[in-house]
Amino acid sequence: MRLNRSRGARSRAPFKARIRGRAPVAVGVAAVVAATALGATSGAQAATSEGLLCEKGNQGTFSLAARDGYVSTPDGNSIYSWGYSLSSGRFQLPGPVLCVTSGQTVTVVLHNELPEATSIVFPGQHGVTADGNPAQPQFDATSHELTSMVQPAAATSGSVTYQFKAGSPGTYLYTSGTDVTKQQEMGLFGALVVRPATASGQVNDRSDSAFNPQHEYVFLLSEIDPDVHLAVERKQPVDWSAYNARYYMINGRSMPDTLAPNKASWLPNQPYGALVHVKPWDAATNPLPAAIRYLNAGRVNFPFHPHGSDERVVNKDGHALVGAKGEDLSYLKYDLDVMPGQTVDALMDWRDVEHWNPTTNPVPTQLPVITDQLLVGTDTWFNESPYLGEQGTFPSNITVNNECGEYYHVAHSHALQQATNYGATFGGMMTVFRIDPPAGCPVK
Ligand SMILES: [Cu+2]
Repeated sequence: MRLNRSRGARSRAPFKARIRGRAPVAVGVAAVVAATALGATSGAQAATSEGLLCEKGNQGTFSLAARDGYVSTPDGNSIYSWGYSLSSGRFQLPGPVLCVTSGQTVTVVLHNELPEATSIVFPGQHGVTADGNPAQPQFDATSHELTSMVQPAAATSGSVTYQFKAGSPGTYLYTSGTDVTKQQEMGLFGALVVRPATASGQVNDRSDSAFNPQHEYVFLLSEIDPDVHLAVERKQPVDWSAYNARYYMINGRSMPDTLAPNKASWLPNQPYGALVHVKPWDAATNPLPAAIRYLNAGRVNFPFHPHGSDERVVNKDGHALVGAKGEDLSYLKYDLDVMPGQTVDALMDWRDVEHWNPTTNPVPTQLPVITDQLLVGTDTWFNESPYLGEQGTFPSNITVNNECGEYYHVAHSHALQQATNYGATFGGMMTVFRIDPPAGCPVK
């Protein structure tokens, strides 16, 4: 039995702003933060896609292309990048989320469209082969210098086929193994999700790692120094001593683009959103938690946390946290440090049971009267009530980002320079977690 302690707000970031229209107001309660992009989840668009989009391939066979393209940032920048795409698809960042089953034979055919050799390494997978030979480091015949961590596909039109049996259930990175510093910075990375052979709705083989399949998320964390990307685009040398990341991404997007739905039409090369959706736990509803799979494809630690609740870490680097005798070593954590190259799988639920019900909760809440609230034709409103499920009444002719009294809690990198877009705060590696009322969120 796992008990959670999620009472009360422990928001430590200086982001206690409640955004209402264009007038952020500092409030002392738990951060109830949303942004205009949340309109994407409003009633009329309730069917928009959120959560993990799995590529299942053809019986474990995937055809990927390494190619170039552009990604957009919320400040209007357009950044030349490299990435893995489905051969049949368009350029995307990050690469497709490859979903396989533990023990399954996985075949990845890489077609290289880039102007230099590239490859894929699968950290954590055993017995990887490249075109039928053991995958192994490559060296220059003359200088004997390392040229690639694994057999590459030649520049422009080469291809190579990697194969392995999927390892233990969990989450893994796949990245370039060639000129790694540059090629991984350029965007050659993706997530590999390995599901248990007997229980696909669990993170690992333990039954207490079960999650709600409708609430499964990949958070692939990365960073971009646009000067590096510009130099590569212009075929100029890169000055690595001047490296300075300016953009920080979740799934190739920066806040507020992280809130937009999957495959948003205005982000054609960044198909994956990062809005997490959970329901509160209680004895009556007892829903399964959400699963969030964190991966770090950057070069520094990303200390990520949602406000208001811990998450339960159940896996690291594709392995369940269990002791030598099978004992449960999972743990609750507020700030998840995700190291470069590391993966951390966490379960998220919401157990703020005392604060759901305003009739049984002893803490009275005085809501602002209507004359104390800003009324502008295009204003955006929340209900002001701290009680989950209280929608309240709203003036007419305004935008309401509150469908049913749900909460929005900000979640972000606590290294606050990573929560920026080229230095502008409230961007970068940031999203929100949405908590629906216990009874769900009927569209009204
Ligand atoms: Cu914070």
